[in-house]
Amino acid sequence: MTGDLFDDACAPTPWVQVIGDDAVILRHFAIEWVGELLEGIANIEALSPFRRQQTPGGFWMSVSMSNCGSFGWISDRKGYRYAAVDPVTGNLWPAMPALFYQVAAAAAEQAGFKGFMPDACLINRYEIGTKMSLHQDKDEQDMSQPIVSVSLGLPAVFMFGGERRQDPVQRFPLLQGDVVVWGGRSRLNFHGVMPLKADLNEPNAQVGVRYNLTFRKAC
Ligand code: MD6
Ligand code: FE
Repeated sequence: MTGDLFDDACAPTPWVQVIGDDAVILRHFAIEWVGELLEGIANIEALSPFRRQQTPGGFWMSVSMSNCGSFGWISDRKGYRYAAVDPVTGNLWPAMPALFYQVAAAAAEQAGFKGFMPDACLINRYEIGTKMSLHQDKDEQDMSQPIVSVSLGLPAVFMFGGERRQDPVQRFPLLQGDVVVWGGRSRLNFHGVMPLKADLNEPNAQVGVRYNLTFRKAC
C-alpha cells in the first residue's frame, strides 16, 4: 500500500455509513486495491481451493470457502472452529498477503478500532443464488476485537439484525470495495447475506461471483 490512501482523483469518495452501535460500512474504502485483492485470492485458491463445508447439523453451506492467515475457520459434523491446518490439503493455510492485513488494519482504525491484528481471513465465494443464513460470529476468543469484512465482485444485500435471532433485520446493499467493520456493542449481532442475484447490467458482472474477505482475531 503506497502513497496516500485515496490519491486517485477518479476514485469515488469514501464515506461512512453507521448501521448500528459500533458497526459501520466504509463505502468504497477498498476500491483502490480491488485488483490486487482479487489477485491475492487467486493465489490463495491455488494452494487452498474453495470448498463447500458441512454444518454440524449435516447441511451443506451454499457458499464456498477458503482461508488465509495463521488460522482458518472450518465447519464439519464435529462443529465450527479455527484450525491452523487446511483439512483438504493437510497443509497450513496460505499466508495472509501483506496488503490484506494492511487494508483490514486501516479499515478497523478508521472505524475506531486501533491496533487490530487479524490472524485469520475467511474467504467466502458466492455464486449466483447462494446465500448466508442469519448467524452470529462467536467462534473467536476475544470479543473485544472487531470483524472487518471486504466485499469484492458482484453486489449483495447484507442483513443486519440484533443480538437475538428474532430481532428486526435491516438490509444494506454491499458493493465492491465496501468494507463492513463491526465490534463492541454489535459484535454478537445476527447477520447474513440474501441470495445473490444475477445482474448482467452490473459493471462487476465480469467477475461473475461475489467474494467476501472477513478478517478476525481468532486466537
Ligand atoms: C458476507 N459476512 O458479507 C458475510 N460477519 O459475505 C459476514 O458473515 C460477516 O460481513 C461478521 C462481520 C461482518 C461480516
Ligand atoms: Fe459473519
